[in-house]
Amino acid sequence: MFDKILIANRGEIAVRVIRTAREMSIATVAVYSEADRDGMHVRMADEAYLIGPAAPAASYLNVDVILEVAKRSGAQAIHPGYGFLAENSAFARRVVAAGLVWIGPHADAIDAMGDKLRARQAMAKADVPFVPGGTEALDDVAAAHRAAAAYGLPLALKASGGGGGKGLKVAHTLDEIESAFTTARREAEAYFKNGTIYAERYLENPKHVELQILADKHGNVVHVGERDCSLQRRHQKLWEEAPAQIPLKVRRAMREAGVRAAQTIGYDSVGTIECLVKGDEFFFLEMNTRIQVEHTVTEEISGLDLIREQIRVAAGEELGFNQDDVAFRGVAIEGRVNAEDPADNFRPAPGTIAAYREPAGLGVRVDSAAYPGYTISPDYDSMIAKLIVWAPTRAQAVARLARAIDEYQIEGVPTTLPLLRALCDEPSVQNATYGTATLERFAASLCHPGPSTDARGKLREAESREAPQGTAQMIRVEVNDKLYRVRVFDLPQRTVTSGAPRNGSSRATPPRVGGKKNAAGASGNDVISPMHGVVVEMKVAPGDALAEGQVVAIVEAMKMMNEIRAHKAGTAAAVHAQAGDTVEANAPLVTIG
Ligand code: MV4
Repeated sequence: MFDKILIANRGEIAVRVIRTAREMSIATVAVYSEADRDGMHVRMADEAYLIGPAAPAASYLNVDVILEVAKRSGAQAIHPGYGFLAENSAFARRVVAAGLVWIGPHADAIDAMGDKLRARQAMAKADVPFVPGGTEALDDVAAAHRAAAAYGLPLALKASGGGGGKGLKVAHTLDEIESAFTTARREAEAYFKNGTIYAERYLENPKHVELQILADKHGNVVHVGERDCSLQRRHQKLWEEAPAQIPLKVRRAMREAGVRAAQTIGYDSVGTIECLVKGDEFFFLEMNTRIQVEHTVTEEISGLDLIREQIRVAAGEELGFNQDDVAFRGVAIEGRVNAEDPADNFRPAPGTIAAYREPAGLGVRVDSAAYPGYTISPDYDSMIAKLIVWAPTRAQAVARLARAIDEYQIEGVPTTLPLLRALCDEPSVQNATYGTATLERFAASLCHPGPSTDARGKLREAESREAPQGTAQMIRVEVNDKLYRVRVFDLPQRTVTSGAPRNGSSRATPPRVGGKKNAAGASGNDVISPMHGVVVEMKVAPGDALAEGQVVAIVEAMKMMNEIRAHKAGTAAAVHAQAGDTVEANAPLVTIG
């Protein structure tokens, strides 16, 4: 086994790999960009190296620098995570040429599946059903019309170099074929520098189901079950679950065909066979030759650590177990928590997380690299965390996800948590009949003004349960020995806003009210006590230099400790109180000179 590996990635997946490596007694080398100096993966790895500016092309895609760091650090293998270089066969070859081990499939397998037309040809050879359509490139609009005649409408026009929905255009009528073909080609050339287009029948609202494959370098291939990834929006998955709720005979046939497909191309790592399922039929779509974001739900129902298996097979070890040894238990659901603004059509909303508290308890797992004060950079994707739940039954899993979402506190950036919470109450989600069109429709009904829909009501309800954002905060009030939780917006000046975190809200930064750092009353040069109370501590002496926001005194009122802060920078010209003094509301504590 390796002694040391380099992780050519960032964020949650880098953290995920570090965790498993540590359990395997493998030392880890992190790489980071200038935007990620405070990254969790940098803190957690045994060593870390700066590889360049924030822009991915200058850092996480910078092959030369990453290989240089691998050499310098003495790493024996490179784990690419997902995204960035994970499906870059040229990089995989360079890793191997440098005498290192690529923790992924052999480069020819990446190429075989990266070209979607080649993949369809390989599946045809392996007798794996694929979506009715061509296995040859379309030369021109006339060829696209012939495809429509052969396979029917609606017709999907796809980029052979694409995948994940990029470069996918749909023609619903014959009139739309010309423009769909030319746009698909133009996009394919722009995105993939490869204008090759093919056609297949477009299936409306199927389920998007994928099969997890695990293979070693000795010809052993097993599957680790299916995941339903139909709940996507703009080809970004939001909710993934395992197992997929599909007919037993579809499941059996898909598993058999998926293993056969992997064997056909001599696959030798973790990988995913993506399929569309419609009624009693399934169709191969594409294969992803990497570990995927949603691998976690498969881990939860199988008990396998897929990163561990991926590293073991890369090191040349045999799987060491058979298909019959892979058993499934219960149901797992992953919700992706992204910094996105539902009020702005779910656009990524990078920013700094002010307060952050993860849910926990039975059956709850959070894979994340976030922490209070963490800044989501606009240079990378906006995922904050993956919230994963496991339960013995699906109904319990949905209820557990709802519970965990309600427990999750993220302040400072809008997130997909309210949307995930609304999905937990959606009937087609509760009975697992949803398809690939469900989320687009659901989200559209949330975003577009118009008659109030059930979905919008649900989102509002979910949002109101959310931890308050912006200037709102939750305070607790006891009246007649009964506790009330009150949401307070825009606290006026002179109101207590700081003190012991009794309401459980952990803040990374001093609370801001109306944009001012000092919530306590301030008048001119005097820092005043905002309330009647007892001075517990004076933290400044005459002549001390004061920074804006610095705590000058602690005043106790009604058993609450209140930090009184300087409202501006300066020098403590006079100190008017000492520990033990009782002060009235508005009494000056310190004069800033
Ligand atoms: C399709 C399809 C229906 N018919 N192809 C999207 C991601 C990429 N891997 C392939 N995708 C699809 N290909 C045919 N012939 C449906 C999808 C699809 C999808 C389409 C629109 C909106 C959401 C979707 C979610 C998953 C899959």
